[in-house]
Amino acid sequence: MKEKNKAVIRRLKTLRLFDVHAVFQDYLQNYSTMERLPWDQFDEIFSPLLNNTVPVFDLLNEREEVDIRQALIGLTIFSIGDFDDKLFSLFSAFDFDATGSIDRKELGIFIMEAIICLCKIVGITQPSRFSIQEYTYSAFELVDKDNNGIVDRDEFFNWIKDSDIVQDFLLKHTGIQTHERAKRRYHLILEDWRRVFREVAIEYCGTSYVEMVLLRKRMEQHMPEMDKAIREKIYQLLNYGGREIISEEDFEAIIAPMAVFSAADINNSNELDIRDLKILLWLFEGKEPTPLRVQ
Ligand SMILES: [Ca+2]
Ligand SMILES: [Ca+2]
Repeated sequence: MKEKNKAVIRRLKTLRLFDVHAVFQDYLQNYSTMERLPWDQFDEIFSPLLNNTVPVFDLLNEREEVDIRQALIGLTIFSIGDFDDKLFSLFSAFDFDATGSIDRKELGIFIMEAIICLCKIVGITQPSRFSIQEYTYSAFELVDKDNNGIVDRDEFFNWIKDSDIVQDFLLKHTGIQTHERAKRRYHLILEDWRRVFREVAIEYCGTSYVEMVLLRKRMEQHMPEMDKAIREKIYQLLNYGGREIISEEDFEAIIAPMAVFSAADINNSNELDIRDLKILLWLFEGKEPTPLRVQ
């Protein structure tokens, strides 16, 4: 990623969703007839939030104007705030006629501007507007689960949270993942480890055991992408006290917290930051932690 993209993302990640929302409300009151803003207007609206608006304007610039909807999506997605609140904010913003639901046209605009804006911010080649348009036609049927011709709030939320494409994109480029997503990753990682165990396990009196030597060999073959130092650490834990065989139960007791850690470590840095920590507590407790717990 280019430095200018990184710098903008870093800046956007310091904004609070609440403030982004306030600026957008101000826009709706005072400028809502303009969808595309030239530099001076953009600066007037966004300088209270960004101070220096030039880098963001430059990234989103198209023929010396910035589409307000793209700015709103970008600022909202990267801002600091609860993921559900972000979705709610976007849902309301794209419900242009305030019907409390999103129709085909509104969803089309949302998908179009979201894809273009995210490509601009992370600095990847944009698909053509035509190919996005084609995608939006097929997407509507997918999102409108009960087929009543409109997308309600639940349908919108579920679509974004369940969509692998959307979630993978967000995770890869923004480092944002939802609790649901982390949980799914956790189960996948755990299943992976269980498979390694089962492949070398033997049954004895209704319990599965593996020989440590075999387990180590299998881990090395099966998990070459895992950092060697980490694999060693896990092996040491499994091998604690020099045991030569390990039961499935003991294996799980060590591997489950490890899988929680891996699922929460969203950028695979092997270090947890504050946002990972929030996901980690979530996975352990099954509910969203209060802000106090992650400070
Ligand atoms: Ca609507
Ligand atoms: Ca519907």
